Amino acid sequence: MKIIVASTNQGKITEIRRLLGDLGTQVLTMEQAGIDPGVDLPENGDTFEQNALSKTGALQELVGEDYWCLGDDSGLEVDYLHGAPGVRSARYAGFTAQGAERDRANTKKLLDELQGVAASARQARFVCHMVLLGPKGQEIHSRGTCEGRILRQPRGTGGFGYDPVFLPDGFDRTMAELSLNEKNRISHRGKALSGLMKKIQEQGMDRPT
Ligand code: ITT
Repeated sequence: MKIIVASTNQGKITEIRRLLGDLGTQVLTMEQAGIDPGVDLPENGDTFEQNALSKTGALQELVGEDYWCLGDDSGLEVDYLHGAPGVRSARYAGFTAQGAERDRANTKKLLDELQGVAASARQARFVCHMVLLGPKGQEIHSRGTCEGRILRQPRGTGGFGYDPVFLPDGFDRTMAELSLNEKNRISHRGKALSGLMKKIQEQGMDRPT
């Protein structure tokens, strides 16, 4: 059995592929499943949960119900900004196209919003709501968070998105300075995915392997 990932974010796909590949599951991108990666998977909801479900459900409609489809909606919540950028994390600075330019613009906007804010008031967390839809109508949800704070300057070249300015609690390296395996061990996405696998085992469902 294969899982198709409802995402065009290469950073997310790399992380999910490493996590699931270790379990022997084959991870397919939308392109590998014959879906035009330019297709618009809807994410107009007000919550991470609504968006994760709408993206993943839209993909399953496109590929057919025989397939397992996995999707997440994720983002950064900054306490000082009352939870922003939140569900708008990807398009915070107004860019819609994926990529490094969008990530840099979003990060710059975040640092501008936090200019002059003391280190002690820069708490934030990454949130990931993940949904797995199965061929027999299975619908499994899992959520992971990762606490940390926002630095004043970007550091590191790994990961994607806001990783260079996010210092996870208990670490002196930013998320972008961690290896892929280190990030996956502590990240919102890594936690959501391991929670999902635990639920599958506990519920004795057919496994996507
Ligand atoms: P897909 O919808 O195609 O999966 P996306 O990047 O638009 O890709 P989201 O709508 O879930 O995905 O937005 C997530 C945004 O939140 C992402 O673009 C980053 O800006 C930020 N983000 C989420 N997880 C992150 C992580 O692990 N590290 C850094 N930033 C992250």
